[in-house]
Amino acid sequence: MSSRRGFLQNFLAGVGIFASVRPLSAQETSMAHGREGILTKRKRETAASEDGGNIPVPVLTPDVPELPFRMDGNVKEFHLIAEPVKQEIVPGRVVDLWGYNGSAPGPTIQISKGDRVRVIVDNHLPEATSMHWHGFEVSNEMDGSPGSSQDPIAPGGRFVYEFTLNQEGTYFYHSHMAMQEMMGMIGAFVMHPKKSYKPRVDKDFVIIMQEYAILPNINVPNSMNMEFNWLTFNGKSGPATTPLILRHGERARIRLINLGMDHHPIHLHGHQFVVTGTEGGRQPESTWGPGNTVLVGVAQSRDVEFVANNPGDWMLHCHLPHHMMNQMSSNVGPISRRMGMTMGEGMEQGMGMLRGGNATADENGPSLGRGMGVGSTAEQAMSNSPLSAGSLMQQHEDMPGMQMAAPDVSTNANSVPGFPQDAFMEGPMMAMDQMVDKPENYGLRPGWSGFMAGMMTFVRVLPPDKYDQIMELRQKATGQKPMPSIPRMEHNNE
Ligand SMILES: [Cu+2]
Repeated sequence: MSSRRGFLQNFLAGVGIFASVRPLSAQETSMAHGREGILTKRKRETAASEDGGNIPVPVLTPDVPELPFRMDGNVKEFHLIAEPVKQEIVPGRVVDLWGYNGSAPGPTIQISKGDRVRVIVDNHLPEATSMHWHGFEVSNEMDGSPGSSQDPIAPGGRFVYEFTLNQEGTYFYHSHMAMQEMMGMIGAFVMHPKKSYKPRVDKDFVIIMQEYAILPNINVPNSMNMEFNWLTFNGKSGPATTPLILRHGERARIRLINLGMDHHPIHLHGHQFVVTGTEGGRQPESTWGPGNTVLVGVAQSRDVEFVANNPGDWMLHCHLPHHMMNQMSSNVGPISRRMGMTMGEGMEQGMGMLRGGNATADENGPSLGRGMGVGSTAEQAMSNSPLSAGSLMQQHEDMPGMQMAAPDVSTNANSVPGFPQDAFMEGPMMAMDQMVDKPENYGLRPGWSGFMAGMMTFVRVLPPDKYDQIMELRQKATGQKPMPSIPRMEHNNE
């Protein structure tokens, strides 16, 4: 950091700005120039504030890039490209989604109250789209409602949105074509207050919840389905999600955003939190009551805040049991396990995918889009292949890094009605610690990943030495600056 320029480059890399730039490299230079002006102004403001505590900390969106901007006069200009993306939701499971700038969910946008904002939206999809600004108090022609406030953006087309934002809170942008929403097309849009709230938080995270119905051996979600087998936080399913790292004693905010077909009760272990905001903005302190589970309905956002006063690795997860699993598909069992028997309905029919006929035909009507086959297909006898208990843990030959072991079950397990339940859905058999190895996972108990699936991640409340260790590992691994624990430094959100 011998020069101001060097510092700026390092800083922007540190918050993932350059790392996130994909199609916008031509903008980098101008963006950096624009940012430099802001940073200079920021530095003055920071210096003027004795404790540096007036500036809100920027949000971190684990596993999702941040959208850079450039200044055009007094306008913050962002550039979003709607396009098909390849998203690896867990190691080895790359799926075809639709998102923005190479990511689903799309990159996070951060602005400050009072900002004049321009967002250029290019449509690189094979069909028309529209961009809705969810909860924004903007003029009707900027609302992004296809048909009523504007023409849909044609394939290859562009629409330029521009507005002044006088709101604060956790907002988001999304395609207003319903089926496109179920392909991944949403992103966070955080509007910071000019001065940080009291009490001020040390860390501020964004988590977007999404869900997909993706059959085995197919990479494209069925956007019409009503049940889902892949549940994600920020485009990743556990154990591929990146833990939220906190130093013991820090105050944290987590901004939860939900766009899908289900409502998600999000539960934090080991702490009580208060709900400090909704999709409508900050809630008055008089409404804050303690809790540890918050229901985030479809199209809602909820901000929760807590003091990380309990050291440990704490689960943060949706509490719907089926949302704590990966790759669920109820027909996999019968097909793979019923030797020599009639298979009945296939998975495609079960998940509502048409091979012939039409949606209301006799053979499709009862099950189309209704689920994965349970209750809508012909009654089937279920049986499971025998299990043997007690063999040693071993490395799987075909999947290096995958830990395999016989399930920990009793010797008479097969005679117990209802068995197996968790044995095949979680546990040592599903562990893949090495495959999801990253600095943020350092020091977790061996085998932890076997019990983490779907909408799950960790809030890791670490003593100072362990916290510093992970930050150092992170710096080594990525060449990035560690996350500031007390961000006196400049950042890009004002
Ligand atoms: Cu859920």
